[in-house]
Amino acid sequence: MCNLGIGEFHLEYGRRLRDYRNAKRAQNGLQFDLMTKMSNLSIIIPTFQEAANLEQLVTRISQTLADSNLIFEILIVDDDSRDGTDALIANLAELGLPVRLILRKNERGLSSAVIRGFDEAQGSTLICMDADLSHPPEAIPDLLNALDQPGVDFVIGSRYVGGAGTDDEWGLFRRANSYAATALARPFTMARDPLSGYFAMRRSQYRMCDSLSPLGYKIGLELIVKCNCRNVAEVPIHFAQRRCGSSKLTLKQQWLYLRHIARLARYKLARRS
Ligand SMILES: Nc1nc2c(ncn2[C@@H]2O[C@H](COP(=O)(O)OP(=O)(O)OP(=O)(O)O)[C@@H](O)[C@H]2O)c(=O)[nH]1
Ligand SMILES: [Mg+2]
Repeated sequence: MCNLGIGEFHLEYGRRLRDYRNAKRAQNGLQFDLMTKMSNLSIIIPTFQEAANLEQLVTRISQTLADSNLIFEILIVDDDSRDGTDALIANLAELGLPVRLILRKNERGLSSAVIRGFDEAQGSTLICMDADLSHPPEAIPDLLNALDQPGVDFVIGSRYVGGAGTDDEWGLFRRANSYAATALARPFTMARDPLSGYFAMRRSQYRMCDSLSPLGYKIGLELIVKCNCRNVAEVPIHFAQRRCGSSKLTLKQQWLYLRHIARLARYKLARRS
């Protein structure tokens, strides 16, 4: 299951996508090429040593969006994993899947990787999600629909609203840890799951953010605060347990989260005074 190659099914999918693109090109001439440069949607995925998950992830996103009229791009922001991620993404792109690798050689960190992806994104809507298949790609249409509602400026794929869930394998410690971290975010937003890591916002809103100082894992919370997102909607997701690769959520990240919360509190106070 945690294979690194390009599976048969995905080869077939790539072939079909390529045929479709060729047919469109023949139909519309240059227009299609121009359209591909104007994505409606950019999906940004920070990665560190996630090669075993990427083929399935990119394919499931592409399948989910295949029947929509959206022109989308998938940006993988990888911190020089050296696990075959670069070759895999090159193969998937060669097959016609709309995926691009942004390789960072001298930087590490989930949040700064997300920001790099947001800065390079072409889409008018931005989605951020994890690579380990915890965030179901099939929920992307729900996120987009919620963002389309009047007044909504940020949407979370949420583990803690009605209809959502997490795999049973989440032990008591992990649940308690997650609830405690979420409680610390409460002074900044009433959202039930601001730390989910699966979220959507408009690029125009992102452009209005105050300067970001990414630290640790929780960039979504910082974006809510510093991009002045007043109306945060949540759509339920089922958060799956990672099956392949290993978690990068260490004690150090938890410590960085506490520092991040302190920084955000200082930012809020400074704006009030
Ligand atoms: N570019 C980049 N991505 C990272 C880094 N650390 C983690 N990521 C990615 O960020 C996402 C979330 O990391 P995870 O290790 O799954 O952390 P988590 O979801 O909080 O923890 P688990 O539920 O235990 O998996 C994954 O796609 C990781 O590959 C990093 O230093 N750089
Ligand atoms: Mg994870």
